[in-house]
Amino acid sequence: MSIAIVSPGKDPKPWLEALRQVDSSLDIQVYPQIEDLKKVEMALVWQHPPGFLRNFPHLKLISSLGAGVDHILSDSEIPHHLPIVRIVDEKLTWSMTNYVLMGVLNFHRQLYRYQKDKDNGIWDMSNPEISIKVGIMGVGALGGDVVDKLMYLGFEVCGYGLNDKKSLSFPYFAKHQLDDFLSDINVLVCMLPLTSETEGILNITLFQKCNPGTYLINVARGKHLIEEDLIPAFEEGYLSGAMLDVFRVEPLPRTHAYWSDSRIQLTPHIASVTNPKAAAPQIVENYKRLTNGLPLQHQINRVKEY
Ligand code: OXD
Repeated sequence: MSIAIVSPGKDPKPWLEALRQVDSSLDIQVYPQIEDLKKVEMALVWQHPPGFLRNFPHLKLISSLGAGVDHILSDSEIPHHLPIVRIVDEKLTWSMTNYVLMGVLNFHRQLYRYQKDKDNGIWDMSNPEISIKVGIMGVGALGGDVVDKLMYLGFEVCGYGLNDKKSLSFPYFAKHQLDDFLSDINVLVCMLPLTSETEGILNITLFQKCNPGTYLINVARGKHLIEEDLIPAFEEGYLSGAMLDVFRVEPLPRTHAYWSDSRIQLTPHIASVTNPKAAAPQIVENYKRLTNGLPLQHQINRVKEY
């Protein structure tokens, strides 16, 4: 029985080392040098070639090498009965929360305005803070932590999600309450999983319903945003700026309009990068659970797609 790492989208070496450190007896094969396809029972994947996992006749479990699983579910050849697990890790959550806090605080304390003022030699002490209310779309493991930390810092926060949720410590709007959610906030943070329902959710129709000048932060997936709607949303005043970590095509093509738009801050999908050392123990734990027929950790719901 062996584990296969199939990660053309991530360097497999640190994963191999981290897994071996947790359990040196593991038999691990690394794509593209997988010699014994029949032995593979668990596949660790990141942007695997679609259809490739069909080569493992005895595959029993697929684990994402990150928090997202959209890269797995987009492969229509993955049999429906196969369980899929994802990484839920404190370090990943911590980094993601810090990134979102950076975006929220930079907007609230107007870092970009003061950077421009500095370049122009302007000393302007008027209106030093923008008053904000932050709306988090997606309040799972990652979004929930952002809500907690923002509340701890004293900000007004509310959440939005596709399901009804009860007994939360913060105001929460369910799917059908999107308009109320948007009218309540002026910082919109997208942390939703990418599913067939959420793809393209950040579009001009949604932006029109935002309070004028809302600031957008997208740390989820590029496909949540209809990219060509963003600059028109600035022009119309629906949004005042955006901080984006994810894009439809990555790396973002050099010719893309976002590179030169001063209302957009962008980073190269680094908001929260999975740390192999931190994630390896839970991968090995799931492998052991699989071997012993125990319930898996962080298994996703194939119907909900997250
Ligand atoms: C992830 C990511 O899903 O890095 O972990 O985007």
